[in-house]
Formats: sequence, structure tokens, C-alpha cells
Amino acid sequence: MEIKNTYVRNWVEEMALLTRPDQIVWIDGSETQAEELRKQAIATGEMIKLNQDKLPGCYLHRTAVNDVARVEGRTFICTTNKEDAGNINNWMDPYECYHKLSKLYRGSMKGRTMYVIPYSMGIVGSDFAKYGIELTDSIYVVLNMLIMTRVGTEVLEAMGNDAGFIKGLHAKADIDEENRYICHFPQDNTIWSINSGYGGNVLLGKKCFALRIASYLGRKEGWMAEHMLILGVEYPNGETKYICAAFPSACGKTNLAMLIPPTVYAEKGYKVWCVGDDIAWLRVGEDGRLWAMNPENGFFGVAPGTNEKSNPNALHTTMKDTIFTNVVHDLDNNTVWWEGLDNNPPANAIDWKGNKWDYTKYDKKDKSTCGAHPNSRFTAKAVNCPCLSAEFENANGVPVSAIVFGGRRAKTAPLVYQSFNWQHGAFVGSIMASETTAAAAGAVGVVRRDPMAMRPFVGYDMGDYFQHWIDMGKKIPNAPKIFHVNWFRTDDEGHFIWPGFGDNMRVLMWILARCEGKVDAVETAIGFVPKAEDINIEGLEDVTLDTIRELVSIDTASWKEDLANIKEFYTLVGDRVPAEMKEELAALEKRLG
Ligand code: OXD
Ligand code: MN
Repeated sequence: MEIKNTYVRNWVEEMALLTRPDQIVWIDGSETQAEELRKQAIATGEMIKLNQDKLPGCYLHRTAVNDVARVEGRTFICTTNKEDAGNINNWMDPYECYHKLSKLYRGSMKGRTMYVIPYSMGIVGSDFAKYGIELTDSIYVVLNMLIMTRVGTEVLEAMGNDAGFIKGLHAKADIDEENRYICHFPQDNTIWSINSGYGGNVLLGKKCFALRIASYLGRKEGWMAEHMLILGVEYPNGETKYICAAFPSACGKTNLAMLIPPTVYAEKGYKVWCVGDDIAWLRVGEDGRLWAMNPENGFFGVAPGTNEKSNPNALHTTMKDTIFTNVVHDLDNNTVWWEGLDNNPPANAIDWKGNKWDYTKYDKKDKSTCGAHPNSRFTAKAVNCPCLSAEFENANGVPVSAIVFGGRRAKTAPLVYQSFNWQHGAFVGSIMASETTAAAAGAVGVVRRDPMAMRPFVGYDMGDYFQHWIDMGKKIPNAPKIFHVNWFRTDDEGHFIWPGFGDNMRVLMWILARCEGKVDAVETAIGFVPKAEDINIEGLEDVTLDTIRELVSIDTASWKEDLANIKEFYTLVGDRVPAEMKEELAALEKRLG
């Protein structure tokens, strides 16, 4: 392959001099090359070829046992000034970081192959696409990137001789946790990742580029990179309205993005289309609306809990061309299984650690008995999704009517509320909180503040990020309305009150009706909540108007308790929390009385 871009050529050469691979292979995006790599990965045991009659094109991979999730403690933003990375991010001086990591990279690819992956986030050649090159010594990474992004020769052609590509270097090295680093140099368009093989740390187009680096670029260039799904609700008259929604990792973004309308809507002809399940790049269109584009080309979804009820579309998407990571291997059928798939765990199986697994010893309360890791994943092609939006390939994206924030809160947050305006909506996003999940290493079930679900993903100071939200609002004449939802309120026995899954559409329909000014609401201290009768409960067995009243009720005492925690968090964010956010906080406190 002739590489015309001199910046790419020189940089690849420089990184090869550092890492010393035995050979360099350029990924051209062809099926022939991908198939050759799969064969190699099977031969070395890096991947297992699954039953091709039942799961055509599907493979299984297991990561190292110590390498199963994003590692926020070892993720760094390396800006020249510490203040620009802010208090929420870990910071390292760029010079010191390059120096420290160079020592780890030096000679790390000896005896290995360096793969050069030219990839695009967004439609190749379009105005909003951004390009990257990932260098890696992992075939697993190459094959995942081929699913998650647009890869190949056409990307190099679209790049021309431009120097503005994102330079990503990944080396497995020894998968040594003590020397694992995921480092971002936003001022140099550079990402360095070493000693991990887990997707979120090594598929550099995703969290590292499309969120951390892109959020930095977005602030500089006047757009936004957000941790949001994008979905379209098609009305019986054929019109489609789009919603973006931000939830912390493993809180059901993929499920919401692919939801199946409940019968009461389906039989009237309503449909839901998925544009994206994790990341949205948002820009102001010439028409004054906010437009959302999904820069990815696939789904890196959490497997456990995905089933025929929770997300039939995702399940269908994973039936072909999918890489499964850290799920159970059913040896009798050469297929895969995970907790929450069905009630038939395989009798003859290998768990995510590669050991024989006895499902009879499985204890729901003891995660160590799980066959699949709680953060096990599927990497699946967007084109295989039955509800993929026709606008998925539209380079401009889709116009957004509503932005929805959501968290996993047992008590405080109501089922849904609407902010008073954009600034208040940005405030609502800034005080988002959720109980932690398995998507990141650390304790599960602890409440943590996760502004806009971006706490692990903002590539600069969080206070500046809040300011960017406020500033963007002033540039969108026809801005989306901003809402907050919580599907996870529990009763006194700890059971979820709201049925969730497809029934979440009932809440989305209220949201869209609000956007169109078609329905009234009740003004409360925190925002507008629905009148119970405006949430459609037709066909729901255990939900009455009283249930809705309970779900949208505001527990003033717990909100007041939350205020102290919000203030503490703002103090942690530091000096750059915008005055507007502090005013919103004071106003909320006043309204709560
Ligand atoms: C993800 C995450 O993988 O947020 O999408 O961790
Ligand atoms: Mn995510």
C-alpha cells in the first residue's frame, strides 16, 4: 500500500522505532485481510470460532482476568497546564508522561506485529468525519475496530496529506495492571494506551477519541461530543422525531436506543429507530436546530441482562458477525451464554476466566460465581441491527427535539421531569448522579455524581465543560428541550416500580408531546413533572395512575439532602464552575424551601 500522507508515514516510522515490531501490517479494510487475521487469532487461541451455523461470523475472546473494565484511576488527561485537565480528571505533565510511557513501549512489540488501522469516526469524506490512526499489536483490537469504526484505504485517501489526524498508540505489553495507562494528550491529538486489552481502554476510536479528545476539540471548534444514544420515534403519519439521551455506563442506553414499542403504540403504527447507542456528536445546523451524528459504526454492548424481553433487537444484532468478550462458552453447542440471557445455563461450559463452569453453584448475590463477567460484551455491526435508522448513514445526522439525562437512583429522582429552559437543563445535567455499575473498575452500587454521564470522558476541566454547555445553548436558536428520567425508582422492598424496557416509550411520548407543546405539566421545585393521566398506562398490568403519582412525586427531604452532596461536588470541580450553575443551584435551594 502506498502511503501518501507524509505525517502518517513519519509518525508510524517513529512509533515503530520505539516499539520495535517484527513487521508492520497496514489494515486496508478488506474482508480477505480480516479473514486472514481471524485465522491467525484462532490458531493462537486469541479467539474461538463459534458454531457457524448458529452464529455465523461470530467469535469468542477472553481478556486477562485482571483486565475487564475501563480503569478510571489509570486514565490521564495530559495538558500542559494541570488546571486545563481540571480536578475531576487525573493529570500528568505531557513531557513526564511521554517519558514514562516511552520506557514501557520501548521494544514492547519485539516478536510481534504492529497493525496500522486508519479509521474514521463518522462517514468517510463527510464534513463532520474525523480521522484517526491506531497502532496496535493486538489482532483482537483490529477486528473490533473493523466493527466499531469505518476502516481502510478509503480513510487514508480522505485524509489526503493532512496532519490533523488523531494518533493512537496501543501496546498490550504484559497486560501488567501496575503499568496500565490510558493517556490523552488533547493538545497533540494523541492517545497512548498500554498494558490493557479491554475494549474501553484499547479501542481508541471510542471513549478515548470520540469522547475525551473530541470533547476537547468540540469546545475549541464550537460543537459537542456527548455520551448519548440517539433514537428516532416514527409517528403513524411517517414523521420522525429524534431524542438524545445520556446515561452512565451500563444503565441501559443500548436497551433504550433499540426499544420495541409496547403494543398500544405498535398497533397504531409507531416505530422506534436506533441511530446510535453510546456517543453523539452534536452541531448547530444552518436551520438553527441541534443535529446529532453517531460517529461509530457498531455497538460495544454489555451482554448480561440482554435477552428477548430486555432487548430483542440487540440480541438479533449479535446473531452474526459479532465478537463476544468474557461470556460463557457453551461447549456442547459451541455457542455463548450470559446471566440474564435465558433460564437455560449450559451444563457443559467454560466461564469467562477460562475455567470449567458449574451453573448449579451460581449465586445471584455472589458475582464471583457468574459464568459471564458482569461487564462482558458483544461487539456487533450496526448494519445488522433490525431497527437501525435509515438516517444512520446520513453524514449530517438528525435534528434533535429532546435531550434526556438519566441516572440509576433508587429514591431521589422522579420518573421524569422537564427543565425550565436550556440553562436549567444544563444544570440538571451537571447534577446527574447514579449508582455505580460494573462498566468501570471499583465498587458497584455507590452513588456518585456523573455530570451528563461524562465524568469519565470529559477531556478537559469539568467547570469549563459546564460553561461550554451554557455557551452552546446561546448558539442554538431552536434548541432541544432538556429532560431528566429515572427508570430505577424502587419501593420500600427494593423492587423497581416502573416496568422499564419497551414501556419507557410511554415516557418518551410525554417528552415529545412536551416538545411540541401538546401537553400540560405540573410545575415543581425541580422542574415540570407530568400530570399522572398524561402518561399512557394502557395495557400495563401493575401500573395505575396512583403508581404514576408516586413515581413523579418529589421527595423534598431527599432533594435537600442531595443539595449538600451537589455543593460538595461543585467544590470538587473547583473554581471554573460557571456562575450560571451556582445561580441555578441557589435557585433550586430556594424553591425547595
Ligand atoms: C461503554 C462504557 O462501554 O460507557 O460504553 O463503559
Ligand atoms: Mn458508554
